[in-house]
Amino acid sequence: SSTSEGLFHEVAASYETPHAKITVVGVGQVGMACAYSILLQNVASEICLVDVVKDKLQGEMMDLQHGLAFTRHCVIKADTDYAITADSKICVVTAGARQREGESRLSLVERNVEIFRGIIPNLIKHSPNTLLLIVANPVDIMTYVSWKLSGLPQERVFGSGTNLDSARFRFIMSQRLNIAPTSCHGWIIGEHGDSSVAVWSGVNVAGVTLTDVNPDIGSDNDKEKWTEVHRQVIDSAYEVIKLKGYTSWAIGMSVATIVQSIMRNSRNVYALSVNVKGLHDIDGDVYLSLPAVLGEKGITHIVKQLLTPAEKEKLEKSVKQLSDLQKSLKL
Ligand code: 6V0
Repeated sequence: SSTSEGLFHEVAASYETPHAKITVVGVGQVGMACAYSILLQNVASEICLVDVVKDKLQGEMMDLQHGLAFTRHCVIKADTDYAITADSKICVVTAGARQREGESRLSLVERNVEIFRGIIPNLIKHSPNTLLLIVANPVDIMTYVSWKLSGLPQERVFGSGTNLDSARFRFIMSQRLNIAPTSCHGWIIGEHGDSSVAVWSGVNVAGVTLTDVNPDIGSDNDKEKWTEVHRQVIDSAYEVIKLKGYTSWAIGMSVATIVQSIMRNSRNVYALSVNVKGLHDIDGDVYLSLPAVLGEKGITHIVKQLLTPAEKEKLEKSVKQLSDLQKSLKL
């Protein structure tokens, strides 16, 4: 008899029902940073990796599996076949081309739309009840594309958006004020990219709005040039890509935090790329980031920020840029 038979007396057959399953599509730098961070959050009972490159997929799966003696229990699977993703709660889509040095996110759109045509319908086929969290760039456009390709209701399709830009903003602000980033409150909205909008009217520490302390903050008249903080946020990705070739850790942590909030139904507010139709006088189905309430079934509410006329004007530019690009797509 086998070792197992010698060791165990079987009472009932073992079975598998993954109840907290998360799929990550694309095991590049970003996908793996997401998978690793999700694993360490202890919210997934199963993480499924999908890519088109078999060896890389197998290697990444094994590398994570070899760490499972050091984490809470989680099953790691990987395959090029979408059948393994069946019944996922959330599918995180990171597959696609990334920016080369100096290249803007928007220039990736055609390549990534083609890639998404092969991915999104497959995910929905195997997990009709899933939420889609889109990360590939240009993330706002790709979220819109995913909404169209999936046929899912709008609350179940959203992008990582400016959650990362807001985190970058809070970090740079924290350096200026010498306090923790978690104690710095500020939101970047609009496009995840060059036309993003810093909501200076709401930037605060402990409820003290910085515009009350420095009325020129965020404007060209400001002697301390706080607009540089937003400029640095916009330049962050370009700078990191120039230095290390890609960005990964921060987006991985941002995604894992979003995933955790869904799995725990904690109803956090994050700057996510969502359908903003009807808000801030925007008509048309445009996807860009606004503070959104996230629950286990997706986006339930969007916060109506009290934007100043200047902020609203900047947001309109972001909307125009994205809706023009959206309209040029044949879906
Ligand atoms: P990468 O390291 O080149 O990985 C991309 C992965 O996608 C590779 O493993 C490919 O094999 C895989 N892939 C390509 N086509 C397919 C397909 N049809 N099906 C499945 N997998 C496929 O790129 P990286 O991981 O650095 O970036 C991935 C995407 O994330 C890019 O579009 C980036 O621009 C984007 N980012 C988005 C961020 C955000 O804040 N939203 C942040 C950083 C990067």
